[in-house]
Amino acid sequence: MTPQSPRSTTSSRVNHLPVMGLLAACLSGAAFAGGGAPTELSLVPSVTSVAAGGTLHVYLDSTAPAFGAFTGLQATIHFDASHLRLDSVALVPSATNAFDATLASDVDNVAGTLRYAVYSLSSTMTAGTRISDLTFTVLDSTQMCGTADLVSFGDIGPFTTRFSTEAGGVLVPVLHNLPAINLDSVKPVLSGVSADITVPTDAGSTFGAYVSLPEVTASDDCDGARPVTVTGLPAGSIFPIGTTTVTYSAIDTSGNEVSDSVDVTVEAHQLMDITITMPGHMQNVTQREIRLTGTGITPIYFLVDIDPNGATSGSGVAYAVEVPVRASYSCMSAKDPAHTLTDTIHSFGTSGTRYTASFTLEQGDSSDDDLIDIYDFSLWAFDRGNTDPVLNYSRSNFDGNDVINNADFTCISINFFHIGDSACGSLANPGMPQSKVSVKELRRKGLGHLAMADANRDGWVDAKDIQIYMQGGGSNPATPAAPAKAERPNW
Ligand SMILES: [Ca+2]
Ligand SMILES: [Ca+2]
Ligand SMILES: [Ca+2]
Ligand SMILES: [Ca+2]
Repeated sequence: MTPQSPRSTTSSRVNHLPVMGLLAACLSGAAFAGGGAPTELSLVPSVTSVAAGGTLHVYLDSTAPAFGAFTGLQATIHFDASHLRLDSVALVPSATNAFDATLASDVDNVAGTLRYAVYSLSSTMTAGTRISDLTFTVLDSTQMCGTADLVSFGDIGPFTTRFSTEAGGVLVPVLHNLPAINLDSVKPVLSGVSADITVPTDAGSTFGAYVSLPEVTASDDCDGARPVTVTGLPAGSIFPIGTTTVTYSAIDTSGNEVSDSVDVTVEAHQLMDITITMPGHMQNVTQREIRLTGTGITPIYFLVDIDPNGATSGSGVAYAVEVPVRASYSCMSAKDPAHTLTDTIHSFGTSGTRYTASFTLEQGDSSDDDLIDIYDFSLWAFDRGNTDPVLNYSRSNFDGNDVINNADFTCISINFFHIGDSACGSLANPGMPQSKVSVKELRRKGLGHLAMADANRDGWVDAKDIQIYMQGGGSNPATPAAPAKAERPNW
């Protein structure tokens, strides 16, 4: 074969291929009949997965000549033009690649064909080599997993694939099409990513909270299971106070990447489950507002339902009361300001990630001075007869029913002169309870309306007035003026 002038640029005209035409006319149907291993010509992909818009190199690789030496090659190649566009075809220079001139390179990106012919200007091909690089762009609409033969050998009209030999003959190689590859533009899918999480700080920790996030997995349409990269997850899953973002990402072999994230917020408070016990017989379940105090703590108010339990003391638990973050608690005080003395405790427990505390609140202090004395009696006398049923938690209504009557006074009388605990960190006590108070003093303190507790009108509220009330006497001008229902004859 005598090469003509080399053509290194793409041509679309068949008449640019005189040598190929010659080969086709003279040598069509020739068969290899030599000894030794056959020569193999393969289409080899640069990568096994590529995304839309990406570049796919397909190399034309040959094993050594089965006999003699080769002086030229013509190749007829088909490709899937609906998924691939052939942008360029170029010889790959190397010490073993004797082919250094392109006779024709005829690309048809509509039909998906390449007619290609190369030859040697100065030497012959005697060893296996990478001959050419076919550079494709993967088209956007592409999505194919594990698809073979996207680029393949096949006759184009009269043209076929074969080598020309130094001896003037031809050799038809064993042909290998492009093996299965992925044209993959779809991201993997993450599974198990949690919604954002908000938790309190764990009891006993000033750092944050342990949060167990579910395992996240990734699956890809072409590649199956993929590893998941996790960032932002703190050591031991102990999240600090504040918001931490944990990010999950996975990438398929085509480079399609997916990511998602979870915000874990640890709030700057801890939780405490607080049991409140109130000695004395309660009539109904009654809701009480409790004031919680401690050193350096702004008073915390919470509600708790006190259940009479059918016994001599009512109790209830307030769950998840928010308290400031402390490594531990050693002192807290609780009080129902409208009904009880203060109880200060120094022993706390934990339940799971919460603190636990238990207070016993003695009833009878409706004046919120941590003394059960004549002032509380005066308030009770003023409140006596109030029957507003929605006020079963109201001041002076100690037994939780819907009337303030003599039964409530028993809480004052049996606890008379009792003093509440000092607040945490305070050496001062609440003072001394008073057994009597003058009407003049009440008026001086702006409590003139309590003068009605002076049943015998002697200018003092004292034990004599208490006795009169206990015997069923006493004025009852409280507003509303008259009880809507009769008092129970409790005593
Ligand atoms: Ca994919
Ligand atoms: Ca009091
Ligand atoms: Ca009552
Ligand atoms: Ca009196």
